[in-house]
Amino acid sequence: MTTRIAIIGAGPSGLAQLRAFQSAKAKGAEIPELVCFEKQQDWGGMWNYTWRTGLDENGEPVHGSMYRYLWSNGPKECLEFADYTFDEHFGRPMGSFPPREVLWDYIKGRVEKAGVRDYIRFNTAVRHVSFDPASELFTVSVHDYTTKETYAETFDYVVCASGHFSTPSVPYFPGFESFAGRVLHAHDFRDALEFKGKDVLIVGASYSAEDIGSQCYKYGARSITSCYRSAPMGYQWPANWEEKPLLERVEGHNAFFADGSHKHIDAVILCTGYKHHFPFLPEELCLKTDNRLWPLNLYKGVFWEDNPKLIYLGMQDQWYSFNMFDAQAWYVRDVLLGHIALPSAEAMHAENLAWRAEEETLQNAKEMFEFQGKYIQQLIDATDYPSFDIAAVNQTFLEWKHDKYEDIMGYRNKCHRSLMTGTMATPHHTPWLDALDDSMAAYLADQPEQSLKAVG
Ligand code: FAD
Ligand code: NA7
Repeated sequence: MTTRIAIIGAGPSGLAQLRAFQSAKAKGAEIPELVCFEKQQDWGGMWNYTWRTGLDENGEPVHGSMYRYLWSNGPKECLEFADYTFDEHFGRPMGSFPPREVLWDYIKGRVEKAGVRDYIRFNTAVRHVSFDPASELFTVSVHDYTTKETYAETFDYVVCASGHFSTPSVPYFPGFESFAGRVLHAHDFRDALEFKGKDVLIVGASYSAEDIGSQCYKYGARSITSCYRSAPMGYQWPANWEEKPLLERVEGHNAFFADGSHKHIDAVILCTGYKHHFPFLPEELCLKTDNRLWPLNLYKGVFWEDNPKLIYLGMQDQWYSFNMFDAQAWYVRDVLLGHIALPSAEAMHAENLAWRAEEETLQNAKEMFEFQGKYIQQLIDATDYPSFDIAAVNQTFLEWKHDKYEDIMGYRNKCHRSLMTGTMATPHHTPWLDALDDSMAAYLADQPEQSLKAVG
């Protein structure tokens, strides 16, 4: 019987798994049968933008949390695929922080070249996964929205690559039920122009808070107030952006904060993070973690310790992203092909706890991305994924952090060097704050945009 592998999700992580196997096949290896289930109609996961919010066209929860005008929030040089560079895809240098559509195109370019689309069953949502200890097989039940059929198939391995920035974590603050404006979570934020001329309150102090607030500023919000639970973001914000301690309650159009102050607001955007949510997995197979660098129960960050035939990709909080998913996928492939042996359950557990203990000592951003870099290094050293200079990526992260503290609205104008090809990025034709049209056509054009037609 052929070994069968189910991959749940065709985002960057699931695609990394397909590409990993295809690259082994291209080198002459025999590979298992792969079936990737993707509930959306196209690949790219989060990078496949949808205007929808709430439920999708099939009544499934909308996966996408990305919004219009989203540009990469870290240097593209830190996420570059080691086996498919920006130079190879675009054939020319460009800026370091491209908009979403440009990165989506890059993600697609690699898998189009690899020819792995036929492995994917689109428009097919995974409903349930179970494991039978007697046969050692998983049963994966799915619904195909194209044929309107529900069916189940058995697999030897399941790779869960369904992402973890999709199910919003939504706190309640007193007064929300009678607030006179709009309350939404970052997951449902789509177009900053909705908040033009408005007083916007952002709850949270991480990536979404920083970027959605910046979007609102860029597209003409009257004022931004952001509030934090643990610590302020601490950037030098523009004059109409104020950071406050946590929201306590709202009344009418007023927001009241923990320092006793209050302010008029028109809308509240909850940038309060996401939940790891796997409604298709039974309790004994379900990863439970908050958003952190070392979730427990995953050997090498991927193998479910209690049953390593279940694999999770990309479940960590992410400094590194695309090339970390690759490092994981290549390692998983080599275990599944029998090139790397898993140690005893005790040894896996002990190693896992050691990583967690180290994670708990991390004090600052530098230590965090170095920790994640060390993890990736360990994975890529064990496989034929093209090696790359992780110390240099860490250095780029450090420069990026520095640039942000120097100029939070200007860091995207900086250029970084590719750690894969040595190519230096070139400045984009328009500073980020003035570049209102985020389309790939506008981005790749030689000249600045002539009109703002695209943003109305
Ligand atoms: P996802 O991209 O989330 O893909 C998961 C896939 O699984 C989706 O296609 C989904 O439809 C599918 N799926 C889920 N459930 C099922 C099911 N039951 N059945 C079938 N299919 C299913 N990263 C960066 O590196 N740079 C950035 O600038 C950046 N910006 C971001 C901005 C936002 C607003 C968000 C939310 C994330 C951002 N990220 C960024 C992180 C981003 O999540 C990763 O880059 C990447 O998309 C993770 O890939 P993934 O494949 O693990 O998950
Ligand atoms: P993160 O990075 O998980 O951050 C969540 C933020 O929300 C963080 O500042 C939390 O504060 C805050 N939070 C969570 N719950 C609450 C409550 N109840 N009250 C106040 N504040 C709260 O999620 P993001 O959405 O910013 O980023 C996720 C990904 O999307 C990321 O990879 C980006 O690339 C885009 P805390 O610090 O825990 O006190």
